[in-house]
Amino acid sequence: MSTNHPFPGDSSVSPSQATPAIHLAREGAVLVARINNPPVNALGFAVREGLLRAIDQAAADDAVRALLIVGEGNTFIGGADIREFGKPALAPSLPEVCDRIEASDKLVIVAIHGPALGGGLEIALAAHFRIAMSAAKLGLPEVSLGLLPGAGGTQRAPRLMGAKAAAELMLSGQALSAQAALAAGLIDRVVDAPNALGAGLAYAKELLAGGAVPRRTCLLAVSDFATAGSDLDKLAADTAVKSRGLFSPLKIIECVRAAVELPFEKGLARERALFLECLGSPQRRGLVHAFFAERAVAKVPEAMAAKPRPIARVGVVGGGTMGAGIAVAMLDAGLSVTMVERDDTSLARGRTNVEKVYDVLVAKGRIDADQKMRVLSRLSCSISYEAFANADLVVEAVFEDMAVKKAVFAELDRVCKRGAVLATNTSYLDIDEMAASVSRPRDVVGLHFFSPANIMKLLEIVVPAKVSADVIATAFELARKLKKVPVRAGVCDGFIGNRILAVYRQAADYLLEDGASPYQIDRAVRAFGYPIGPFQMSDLAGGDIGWATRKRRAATRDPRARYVHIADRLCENGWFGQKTGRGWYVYAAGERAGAEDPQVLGIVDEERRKAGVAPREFSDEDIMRRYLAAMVNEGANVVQERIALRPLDVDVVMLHGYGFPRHRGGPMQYADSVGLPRVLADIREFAKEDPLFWKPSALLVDLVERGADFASLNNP
Ligand code: 3H9
Repeated sequence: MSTNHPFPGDSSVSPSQATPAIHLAREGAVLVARINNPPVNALGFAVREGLLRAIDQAAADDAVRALLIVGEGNTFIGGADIREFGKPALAPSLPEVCDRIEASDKLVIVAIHGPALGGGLEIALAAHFRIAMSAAKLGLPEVSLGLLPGAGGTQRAPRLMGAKAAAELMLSGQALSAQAALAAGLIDRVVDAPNALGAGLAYAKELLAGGAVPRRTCLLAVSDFATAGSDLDKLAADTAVKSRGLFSPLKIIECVRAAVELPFEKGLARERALFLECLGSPQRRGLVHAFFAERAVAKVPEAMAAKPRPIARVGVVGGGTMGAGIAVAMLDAGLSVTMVERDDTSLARGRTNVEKVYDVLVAKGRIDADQKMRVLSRLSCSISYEAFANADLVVEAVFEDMAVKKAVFAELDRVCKRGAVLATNTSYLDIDEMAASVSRPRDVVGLHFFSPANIMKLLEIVVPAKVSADVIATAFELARKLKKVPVRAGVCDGFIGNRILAVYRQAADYLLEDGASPYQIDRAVRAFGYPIGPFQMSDLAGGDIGWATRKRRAATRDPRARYVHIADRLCENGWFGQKTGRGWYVYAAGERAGAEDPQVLGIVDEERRKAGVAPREFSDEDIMRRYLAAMVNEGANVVQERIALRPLDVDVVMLHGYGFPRHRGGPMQYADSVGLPRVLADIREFAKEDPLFWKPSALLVDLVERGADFASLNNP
């Protein structure tokens, strides 16, 4: 085809745009529209308008018999432009663009080479013919953003793949491979071609030669019409339980039902009405905030300014739960790993801990024995630190004790090559002190993994005062390789997450002593959207962990601070939670769900009497107001002290490490959504009882006084 620039038919649709969002060029009887809207060809205003012009141009030109739509770059189309949500809508709307594509009298063909997601797939479903390269991915992931496909996807997908399969695709939010999409009926052909343009043109020419005419999806019948009603009933019942208060999943099913029961136009109208409801929902705002926040966290000054050091061989000190989990995360990312333990027995246990992870995968059929062997061939084990001589980065995951950590760092300082990154996985110890103990403090950084380290996405990258920028850049690059969500944190006790946890956990203990039961608190927290409550969490993690932290902090605790002894009483009984068969709950052998325990309530009563507290009633709302106010207030302190760069960093930590419900966007976004004046008023109200604990954060006060919100600090 002609590659002259600019194309004679270039459609520079937005005067402000240096590069047109759609390139139009004629290739014989085919008008080719190439979408060029980096980074993901999202369907912003310029692209929508450009597509309409392409249709108009094809219609107006008698020499054009078909329009071919392709995407530039890695993505076909990443969907509607999420940044436009919540702003005034600019015509043409995406539904209108899709309708015009479908109604076109000239053939419209799409050639998909990469992700075709959301509105991107909806464009494809409205086209008359669809060809995909084998690497293409096709999905309707709107549910992950609190939405439903709003440009005809809920009406067209059921007509192509059946109502049940379409509903399942939309509810899962997952993308199908090209082959799976072909099998499902979503596309017409898959080719192993190097470029979509060539394959699309060849397909267009073949269709024209065969006399193909526009094939409109809206005219098709839903193939599983007879069984769709009962299938959707079942899906709805399932979804009501699984989606736990999420708004859009049930609306998706309603739309698909409309596709089955109503004429196409009426179905579209139903979809539009429900889409707008979703668009206006706080859940959509929370989920979109989470989407952008997860991408923003990697944008930190050091990682953007400095070049990462190369990382191929890594070392892990310690083969316990954390060390083995970290080793697995590194192996899964294709790195070579050396594990060092203090003696043969510990080393054998460490290796077994790693192997067990892969044994489970083999047992589940997720990998075969050969794959396991191949991965493990990259793991070497030693009881000598000398084995780290060639490592590019070493993470220590030994016992949380400063003297032990310093001894490890002394060994690393001795054996590691110049330029190796020396990392600690400590959850709360002072990394500046560790860095000061070695001859190369610029190479020392914190990599705070969360357990299980091979599963949990969060990685706090803790930045001590002396570390060099390229070490931070290396940590962020490592996180990218490990497919983690990295968040930059400053040094303090607990960094971002554990520091905030300590405070809202304390608020839960105060609620407990003041009259709420642990079971009511857990229920209220779950009803808010957490998977489990704080007392269940303590039972799961082991009550002894929190006990050890409380003992460690005892010496530095403000003697005026209120202290609730109830958890200590349970620990003194040896009730550490699931692993001991009882904690806040009692557990029948082998059961992970616990039952409420009257003896625990007895201990709670006794401690209330000892503390001279007259228990009072709390509604679930009262509970959550205190729980969240404590979390938000400490989050604000963490931002004020630059432990977190921005409120969104706090949000991502709480979403990915602590189970904060994603549809609420994180505690800081949630606080913005309820209004900071209300949060501050709550804190001031609670402070009347306990001014030491409920001390409003200076940042929160400042924002309220200025009429500003946390979001205003996210894009300084
Ligand atoms: C929809 O379509 C609604 C319709 O049904 C109805 C409408 C009426 N918009 O993820 P990456 C940005 S809802 C704007 O790192 P990757 C992203 O923020 C939409 N921006 O790349 C980042 O920006 P920055 C349904 C977007 O290669 C940059 O692109 N679609 C959009 O790892 C790179 O992103 C979806 O939900 C967007 N739609 O993955 C798909 N998408 O560089 C959402 C991305 O400034 N997107 N950005 O940080 C994705 O899943 C992935 O981005 C994708 C590429 C797979 C496309």
